[in-house]
Amino acid sequence: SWDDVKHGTGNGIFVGTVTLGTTAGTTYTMKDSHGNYTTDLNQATTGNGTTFTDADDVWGNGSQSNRQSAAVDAHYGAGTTYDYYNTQLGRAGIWNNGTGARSRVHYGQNYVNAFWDGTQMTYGDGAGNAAPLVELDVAGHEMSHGVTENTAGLNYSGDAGGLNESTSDIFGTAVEWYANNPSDTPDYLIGEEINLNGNGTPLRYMDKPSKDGASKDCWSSSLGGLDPHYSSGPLNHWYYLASEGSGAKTINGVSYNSPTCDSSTVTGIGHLKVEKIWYRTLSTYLTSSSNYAAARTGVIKAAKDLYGVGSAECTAVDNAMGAIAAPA
Ligand code: ASN
Ligand code: ZN
Ligand code: CA
Repeated sequence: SWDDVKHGTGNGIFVGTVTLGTTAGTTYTMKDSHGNYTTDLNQATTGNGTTFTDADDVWGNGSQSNRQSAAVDAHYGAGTTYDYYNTQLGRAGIWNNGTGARSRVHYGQNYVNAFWDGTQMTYGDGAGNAAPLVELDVAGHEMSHGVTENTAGLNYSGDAGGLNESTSDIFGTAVEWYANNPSDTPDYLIGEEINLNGNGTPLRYMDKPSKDGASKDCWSSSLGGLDPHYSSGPLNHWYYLASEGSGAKTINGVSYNSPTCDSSTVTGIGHLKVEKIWYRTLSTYLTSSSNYAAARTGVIKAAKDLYGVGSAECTAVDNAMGAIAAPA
C-alpha cells in the first residue's frame, strides 16, 4: 500500500528486517505515502525533532546503538497501524482524512514510556533492562489513543478511562495480528518484547488481566476508581474471550487460560470480527462519558448492524460481556 513511494529496507530492534514507506529526494526521507513521518528528538523533550534521512534507503541495523533502529520500529508501527485501520476497518488514519502523523523517537533521557499528546506519537529509549518503547503493539496503542480522541472521545477517568485504555490495547494487539511479523509474533500480551519489568514478563495480559498484579478481570462498581491502565482489564478480557473463547489454549507458543467471572463458557469468533464490532461501537455508539454498561449495549447494537440479529457474532460478544460481569 506504499506503492507510490520508494520501498526502503529497515532493520528494527523488534521487527527485524521490514519494508518501510520512505520518500526519495536528494536523499531518502522516513516519510510514507500517507504522510506518516518519523523524527529524532535526540534526547530533547520539546520540538518536532529532525526527520530521519538516509543516503541508501537501508535504515538501522537492529542495534539500539544505531539511532535509526528505534525509528525503524516506530515508523513501521505507524505505517502498519495506518494500513490496519484503512484496510480492515475502513478508517483513513487517526483523523479519517487520509493524513498520517508524526512519530518522535529518542525522547528525553532514560524515559520509560510512550505517549500520544493529541497531535503525535512520542517514544522514550527506556532505561536499564527496558528497551526503547517502540514495539509494534505500543505504537498501535498510542496511535489508537488518537483514534479514540477523534471518535467516542472517551474520558480518561472512571469506567470511560478503562474503556479508553483498553481500546488502545485492543487495537495495538490487532495491529500485531495484522502485521504477523515473524520477529514479533502476534499474541494477547502487551509490551512483551520491551522487558519493562526486568524479568521478561509483559506489561499486560489480555486473557487474564489480573496476572499483572493490578488489573481487574471483572467489572465491579468500584472499577472506575482505578488507574485506566487497570480498569482496562475487563474490556481487554472481553476482547480475548470474544476472540478465542474461555479456558486454556496455546497460540503461537504462548499459553493462555482465560477464566470467566460468571462460570460460563464462551465460544470465540476470531479477533478480527471482535475488532470490527468494537470499532463500530467506539465510532458509532459511545460518547465521552460511556461506561461498561454502555459498552455492552453498544457491542450488541454494533454486532447486529454488522452480522445480523441472532448472529453467532452477536451472541459471542454479549456472552463475553456477561463473562466479564459487565452490567446488562
Ligand atoms: N503509555 C501510556 C499510555 O498510552 C502513557 C500514559 O499513561 N498516558 O497509556
Ligand atoms: Zn494508553
Ligand atoms: Ca503483544
